[in-house]
Amino acid sequence: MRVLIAGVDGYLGWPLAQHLADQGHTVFGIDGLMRRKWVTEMESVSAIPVASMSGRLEACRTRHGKSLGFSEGDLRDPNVAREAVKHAKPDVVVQLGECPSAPYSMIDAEHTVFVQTNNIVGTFNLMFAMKELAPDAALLKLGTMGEYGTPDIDIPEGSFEVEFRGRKATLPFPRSPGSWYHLSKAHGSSNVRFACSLWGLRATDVMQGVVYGVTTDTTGEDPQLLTRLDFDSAFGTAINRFCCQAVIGHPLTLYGGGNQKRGFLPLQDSLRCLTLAIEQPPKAGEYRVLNQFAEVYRIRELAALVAKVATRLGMDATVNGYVNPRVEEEDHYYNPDHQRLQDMGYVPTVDPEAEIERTLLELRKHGDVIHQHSNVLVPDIQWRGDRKRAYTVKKGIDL
Ligand code: USQ
Repeated sequence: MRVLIAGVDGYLGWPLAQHLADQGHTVFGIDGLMRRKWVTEMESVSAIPVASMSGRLEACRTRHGKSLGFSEGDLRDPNVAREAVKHAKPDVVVQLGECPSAPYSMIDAEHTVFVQTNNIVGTFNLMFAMKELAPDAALLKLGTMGEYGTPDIDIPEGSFEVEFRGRKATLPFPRSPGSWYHLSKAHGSSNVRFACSLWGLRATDVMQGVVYGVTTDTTGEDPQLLTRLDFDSAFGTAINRFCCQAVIGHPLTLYGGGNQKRGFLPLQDSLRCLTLAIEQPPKAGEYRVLNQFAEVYRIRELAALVAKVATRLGMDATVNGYVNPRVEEEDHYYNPDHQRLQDMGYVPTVDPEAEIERTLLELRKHGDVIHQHSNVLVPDIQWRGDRKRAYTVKKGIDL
């Protein structure tokens, strides 16, 4: 298949491009290289050094024996989206080119407006380019489990049957996002769903959980092929941050009581799921929602697991409780469905310990990089404003 990946320079995009190339697909990528700038703005870097785009492309050519088409551009410009679709002639367009950070979207008005504009406009431009130039192609858009929030009932995959005043209907499940970023994803989902009914667009909307880890089947030993791994409090996700903290002996930063539940999946599972969704596209006009995660955990369970594995590896891992910088439920019901991808062939990783160990071992090689930027480990973006560092409420929590 011919696959166009928007956001090919990112945490998921770069390993996905290689995974697909390895499976024999022809891959084109587009990226504005913005993730690099956002993380610099957070005064941080990727813990795993990231090669320049030209270095990455060269390493990819050597490893896979064929070139990956790439163009640099900002999808907020409709001509950039049109040129990319025109050149790639895709069977599938994968939209990973949105700003993925909830905290970044909560900094101030400027960042909120940027995240929502960037995410909504970029996807619009891709959809309109597809309508004009590749109307039979399928769109695979990355959404988030966070669109649903944490309602006090089970979460279906996208829609559910409702009975109200004696009548029944199948309706989109209510979205209750917990950040301006998650709201941008919910808006995007509504837009994609509408385009399916309006133009007959075929689309998959992936409600993905929190991804962690560095391992993939396809990168081999070449450091230029490894994906990035962020640890700042805006672009680093929970387990990845905990692993970086453990590597340098910084206390793991547990926000609030740590009973928040989320769906998690290792990077390798994410690549497998996205590949299944690419290779099994929806029908014309179909809007398909897939909840994508391996298992649900409490954040404190994962902090305990990282601490356990890190201690086994001789690291000094303690856990501190911080005043939660976010406004989120801390003790809540959480039971989302995630059957559809398994029906399509996904076998979830249900034991995260091995991936956490691989991540810690890889990160240990880059401890000095994390050390030099350790000031970004304590969160300073408060959901209600006032950018100030969260303070510790409990040191050395026994999990
Ligand atoms: N948390 C901590 N300590 C930390 C970082 C986070 O306790 O150092 C807690 C947070 O309070 C939250 C949970 O861990 O309760 C998850 O936070 P996160 O930063 O790992 O994830 P989140 O902000 O929700 O966003 C990430 C990705 C986003 C994706 C989302 C999937 O950045 O792109 O959409 O995970 S989900 O969470 O299912 O919505």
